[in-house]
Amino acid sequence: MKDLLTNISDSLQTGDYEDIAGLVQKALDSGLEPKSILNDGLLHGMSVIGKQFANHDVFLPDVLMAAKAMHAGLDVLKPLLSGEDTGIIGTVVIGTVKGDLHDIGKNLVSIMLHGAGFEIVDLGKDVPAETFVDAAIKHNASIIGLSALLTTTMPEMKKVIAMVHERGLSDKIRVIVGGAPVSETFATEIGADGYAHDAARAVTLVKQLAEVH
Ligand code: B1M
Repeated sequence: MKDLLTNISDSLQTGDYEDIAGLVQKALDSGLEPKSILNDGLLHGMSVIGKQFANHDVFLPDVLMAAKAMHAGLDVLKPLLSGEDTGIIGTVVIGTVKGDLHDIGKNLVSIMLHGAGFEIVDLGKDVPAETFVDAAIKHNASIIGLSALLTTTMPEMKKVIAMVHERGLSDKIRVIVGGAPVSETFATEIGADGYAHDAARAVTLVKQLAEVH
């Protein structure tokens, strides 16, 4: 018999968004850790789909269904991943850059940062550079978090950083970047204040930059 995590991964791959919440709940009830359900179930399935998509074994509608299933599964895990609200220790403006509609990773980063006690202003996806900067000013945020999943939208990150500098805000606002095609080297090249490979490391980075320990 297949185990629950394999069932969750398989359901994500087949875009079974109606059943996946029940499977995730069943896994929680059986005592599995939320992080294991996320990493070994949902994210495992998404990584398989990503490779199949790259090889043209599945197509865009399949990926859309998988994303829908991912959101349904994440909805169940969200309160458990974000944990107890420890009180607001800083504000982070976050979003996926202009031209880019991938928001699953950005949502995970938001959930984890919220759980670590940060107020999150989530601007969503396809966000123009000036919207990030305007929101950071409006909400008195010390960090802007940028996500990009396409090599073609990575240059948008540089635009946000340039705008922060142009408006003389670089000593008040730190810009961090992340997303599958983004690297430490790229972050340094564009003058970002930090890069995080995943959501957990984004929390450590934001805490360092916001000087919260
Ligand atoms: Co698209 N897509 N997609 N896609 N998609 C990729 C990214 C791709 C790599 C697939 C492939 O070819 N193998 C490829 C990009 C190739 C490239 O640029 N070189 C691609 C493509 C080509 C496209 C389209 C152009 C396809 C088309 O139309 N022909 C199109 C573009 C649309 C657009 O954005 N304008 C497109 C569309 C879509 C869907 C809408 C169908 C869907 C997105 C749905 C959604 O997000 N709501 C989708 C999906 C799901 C994927 C894959 C399969 C999975 C992405 C994902 O959610 N991963 C992806 C393949 C892949 O990445 N392997 C692919 C899970 C997520 C948790 O990981 O987002 O990496 P990730 O986030 C991680 C870290 O990166 C990091 O932490 C997260 C959690 O640990 N992180 C940060 C992310 N943001 C961060 C910010 C930080 C710090 C860390 O600080 C602020």
